[in-house]
Formats: sequence, structure tokens, C-alpha cells
Amino acid sequence: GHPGGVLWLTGLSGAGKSTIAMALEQELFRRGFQVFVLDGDNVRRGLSANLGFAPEDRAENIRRIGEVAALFAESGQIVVTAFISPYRSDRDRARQALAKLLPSGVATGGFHEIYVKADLATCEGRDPKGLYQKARAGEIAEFTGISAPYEPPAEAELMIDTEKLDIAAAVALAVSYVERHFRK
Ligand code: GGZ
Repeated sequence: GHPGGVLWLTGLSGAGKSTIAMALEQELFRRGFQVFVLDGDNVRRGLSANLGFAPEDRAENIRRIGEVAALFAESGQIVVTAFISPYRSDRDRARQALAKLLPSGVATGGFHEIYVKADLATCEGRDPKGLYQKARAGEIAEFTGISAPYEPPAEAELMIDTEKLDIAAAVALAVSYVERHFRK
């Protein structure tokens, strides 16, 4: 077996978080890991359906996700979360949520912040959902990178540069990281 833990992906919209999370889930599953993905599709439609994108809403969104991720980690899952999580303080609180639920002494794979890195120009160039264009036109308020901040991790456990790596290489990097930290 392996301990549960959290792989916390953070980065701009369009950086590749969800794509990497889904492909990583497949590959880890294939290798016998218990893995569960939390992303906008399963969280913002339900658990956080009453939240928008103001700073305090994002803080509450990330707080909920941090607590849920910790619970799944306690149950033995490797939880992969894929949210912009633009504020350092919110990400730190998610890290603390796991530490509180699983204090040292309890078997845990820990909390791993993974910076999915692509600069604004790259993400805006990709614009897979046309959201940057809408944000530039003023049709979406408080859009991360345009009219709302993104605070990059100061010391992420892993950085995945999606300007340089394609999806396969990005996933391979994350898989080897998991093999090193979770394989018993
Ligand atoms: C940022 C927004 C916004 C605003 C809607 N700012 O690329 P996407 O579309 O599929 O992913 C983005 C997603 C961000 O939700 P998160 O829960 O990850 O954000 S946070 O961690 O900050 O709470 C984007 C879409 O929602 N989206 N409006 N204003 N992204």
C-alpha cells in the first residue's frame, strides 16, 4: 500500500492543471495507486456552487477544498487538486488542514504544492475557453492574471513548466515525483 496525501496543483487558467490532473489520475491508477481528482468540474458545481471569484469567495472555495482533500487523504487516497488557488495564504491554509488532520506520527504522504507554470501571455494565447478574451473585453470581472492577482508559489515542492513540456512529459514528471514520495 501507500499513504494518502495531497498533490496541490496551482497555476493560471489555461496553464494545464486540469489536463495534467486527469492524465495523472489515469497513469497513477494504472500503477496501482488510489487516486482521486478534485477540480472545478466536480467542486464548483456542487460543494462551492454558492461561491464566485471575489477574493473572499476564492478563500472559502480553497478552504473547503483543503478540508475535503485532507479527509480523502486520511482515507488513504492520493488527492490531486486542480484549482487556480491564486493566494499563497489560502494554499498555506490547505497545507495546514492536512497537517491538523494527520499530525506527524500518523502515516501520511504529506502535502505537495505543484506549480503548473505558464506565463500570462502563454495562457492568454491558448485561451481554450475564450475566457481571457472575455476578461479583456470586461465581460468577466476579477479574472486571474487580468484583473485579479496570482501569487506564484515561493517554494513549491515541484514545478511543471508547461511552456517547455508537453502533456506526456508533464505527467511523466509528476508520476516520477509520486513514485519517489509515495511508493513504500
Ligand atoms: C479565474 C475564472 C473566473 C475568474 C470563471 N477568474 O480555465 P477554467 O475557467 O476552466 O478554470 C477557471 C476556473 C477557476 O476556478 P477555481 O475554482 O480554480 O478558482 S480559484 O482557485 O481562484 O477559486 C476558469 C473559470 O473558473 N473562471 N471566472 N474571474 N477563473
